[in-house]
Amino acid sequence: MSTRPSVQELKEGITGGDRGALSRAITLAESRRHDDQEHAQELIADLLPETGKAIRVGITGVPGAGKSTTIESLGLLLIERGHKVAVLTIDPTSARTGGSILGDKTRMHQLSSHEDAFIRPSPSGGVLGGVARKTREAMLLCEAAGFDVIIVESVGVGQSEAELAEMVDCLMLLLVPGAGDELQGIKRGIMELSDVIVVNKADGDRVPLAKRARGDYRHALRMLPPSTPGWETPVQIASAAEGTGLTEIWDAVEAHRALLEESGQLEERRRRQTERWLDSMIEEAVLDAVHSRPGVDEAIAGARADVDAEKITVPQATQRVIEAAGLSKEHES
Ligand SMILES: Nc1nc2c(ncn2[C@@H]2O[C@H](COP(=O)(O)OP(=O)(O)OP(=O)(O)O)[C@@H](O)[C@H]2O)c(=O)[nH]1
Ligand SMILES: [Mg+2]
Repeated sequence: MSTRPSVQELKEGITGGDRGALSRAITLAESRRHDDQEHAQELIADLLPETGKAIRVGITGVPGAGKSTTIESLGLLLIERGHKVAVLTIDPTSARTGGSILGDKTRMHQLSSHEDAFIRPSPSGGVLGGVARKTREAMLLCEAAGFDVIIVESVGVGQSEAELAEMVDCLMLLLVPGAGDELQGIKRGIMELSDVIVVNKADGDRVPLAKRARGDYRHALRMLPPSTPGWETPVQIASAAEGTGLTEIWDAVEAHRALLEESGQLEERRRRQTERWLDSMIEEAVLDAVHSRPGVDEAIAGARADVDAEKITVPQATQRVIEAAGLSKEHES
């Protein structure tokens, strides 16, 4: 192993556009080691003034909807227009199984070999919330490295869309036209969060199906509150494979961005996101600290057993755990 570069060296490397330094910094931020974390946090704090300037886009959709293919095509288009594009993936399935990282790299083949693009799969292992936190840190590091478009890909499975919406400026939902009831599998909550909706795979004999789906989704949206005040979520058809509809997708992202900026909502949205990030980290840290106190986990197991046996109530059991943790309120009447 080579010796670890100093915070200063990493900082200079990142702001100088050295991708190796950016990669190493993200690895440091992903590390569970205490000293690595200290270094990573010092580095990110140093770099904070260089962050926040990118346009942050999240792409979600069911497995196989074409997220990676869309990012590949869109990314190349954006690079052609002079942007620098970083792609981060949150993959809750890989968090569970050690999953599809290789797959993603190969699916974004052209983009991953481009000098103006940077692709980073999510670390395997850990819970969704943890993976999402690392993604936020990676996003800040990419911004400091001069990437002005950050695209975060996340498979849509339940909680993950909300998590994704919490870290981007614009959430794009990718759908595929299928037979049967278009709206069946897709939850209203996700549509409500989406700033841009794309019906992908509108090619070959699927074009009429895609157009019908577009109509259905437009109709369904009319009954939902807007994702962003003053914004009407557009529904578009595209084919990531054939490269059609991509210009329109990006036009929509830029129009949404313009609205956020003009109305002051961008700042507000990001501030709210950061506050929630802080809140959730505090909760997590407090919980960790409590669990690490001697006797607490045993008290929880005991409380659970007694609740199961119907010896005590749930509030009583909770109180017992709080006392075991030494956290009972002293001045309660
Ligand atoms: N016909 C057609 N096929 C597409 C299109 N976009 C993606 N595909 C195909 O759909 C499959 C899945 O595409 P991906 O881009 O990997 O989908 P994904 O949403 O990233 O998938 P996961 O990351 O596994 O959730 C691949 O075989 C693609 O070639 C499209 O616009 N048209
Ligand atoms: Mg993918």
